[in-house]
Amino acid sequence: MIEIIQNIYQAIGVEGIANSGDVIGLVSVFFVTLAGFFHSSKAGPTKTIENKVPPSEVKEDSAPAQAPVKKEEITWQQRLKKGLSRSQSQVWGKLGALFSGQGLSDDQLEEVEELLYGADIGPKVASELTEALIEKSKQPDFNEEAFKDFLFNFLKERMAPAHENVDTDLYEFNSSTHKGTKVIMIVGVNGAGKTTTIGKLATKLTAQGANVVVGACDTFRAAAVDQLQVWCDRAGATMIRAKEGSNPSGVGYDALQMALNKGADYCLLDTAGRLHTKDNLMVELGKSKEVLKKLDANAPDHVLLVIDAITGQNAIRQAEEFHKTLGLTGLIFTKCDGSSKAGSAVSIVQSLNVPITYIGVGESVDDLNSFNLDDYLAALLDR
Ligand SMILES: Nc1nc2c(ncn2[C@@H]2O[C@H](COP(=O)(O)OP(=O)(O)OP(=O)(O)O)[C@@H](O)[C@H]2O)c(=O)[nH]1
Ligand SMILES: [Mg+2]
Repeated sequence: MIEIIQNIYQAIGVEGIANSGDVIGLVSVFFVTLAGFFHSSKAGPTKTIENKVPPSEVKEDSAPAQAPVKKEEITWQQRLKKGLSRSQSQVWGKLGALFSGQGLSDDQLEEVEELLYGADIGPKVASELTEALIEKSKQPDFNEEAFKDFLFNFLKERMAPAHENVDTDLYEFNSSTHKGTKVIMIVGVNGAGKTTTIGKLATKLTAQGANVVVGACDTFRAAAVDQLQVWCDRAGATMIRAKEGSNPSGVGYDALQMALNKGADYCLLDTAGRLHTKDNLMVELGKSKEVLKKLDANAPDHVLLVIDAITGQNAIRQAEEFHKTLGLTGLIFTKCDGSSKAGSAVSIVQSLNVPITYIGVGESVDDLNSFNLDDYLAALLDR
């Protein structure tokens, strides 16, 4: 025992505890260290850890002896604002601070242009906005608050038309109005957040009483399927999976078949990440979509593209290519809590006329929510 502990301490670089005569001290230091480790694990961001523990491993008797500390309730608006705070301070806040009601100097004008072109909003919107701001800045009362109002309306005007008729069934399950099996295919480039988003979505929908079937169509990586299985087990959703390397279209087909047999309310299909520039992989995705029609002529009801908000300008190209192949019905912006400038959302929504259906601002279930344009713009502009 002593030898094992000595080896552990030596391995982690703690010297001077090699005297086996100090048995009690050594053992107690070891257990205090061990206890400290577990304590700090608990005190850390529990939401991330919770996500990774399968329900079967969560033991009833592992609850702490003390009375549970009530978690501070954070509203979605606060979460959103916190998530978008970097975009706010790095771009939109800096821009607003330039307007003091005194007009713009040449240097300031250059700064406006630089900030806008760096904000990932795309050249067309950036130049429209620059022109409008030059005009506005000539007004003596165009200060920071007036700037926020102006920008709110400018962005809203461009994004609102796509958001007029968003399918509320996507995030609100109402058993009395819900009809049939809603088939939702989730696509995107590698690592955008597809699997995590499906896990969160399945959790939210089952929590509202919906019966959910998930198809693990990313058959390239067994680890990805296991990751999804953990989410589905915890959510109480049925998952259809196949051996690594199986035909992804077949998994989608089987998942939909199962969903239809069960009379499930939702069938969510996870797909393997792929670059929008890889033609063969895009064609394969198109086939996975088409094969669903053999079971339900209207399937899929939705094809949602997951976009990592940190991607920047390249997100516009991604969206165009996925839209061309699949006919997107919605977008999901994830990782808006990163150093995203959040500008690409404006261009994509406007140019493709496709709404943002969900927004993710972190890794926990509570960090994903349906997209509300007013709330989003208010958080982005700190208005
Ligand atoms: N900070 C943050 N991280 C996120 C968010 N959404 C997903 N992630 C993280 O992004 C990483 C990749 O997520 P996945 O869900 O595996 O991405 P994917 O698109 O399925 O990846 P592939 O299947 O490999 O293409 C994981 O570590 C997630 O926890 C978000 O909104 N914010
Ligand atoms: Mg995945």
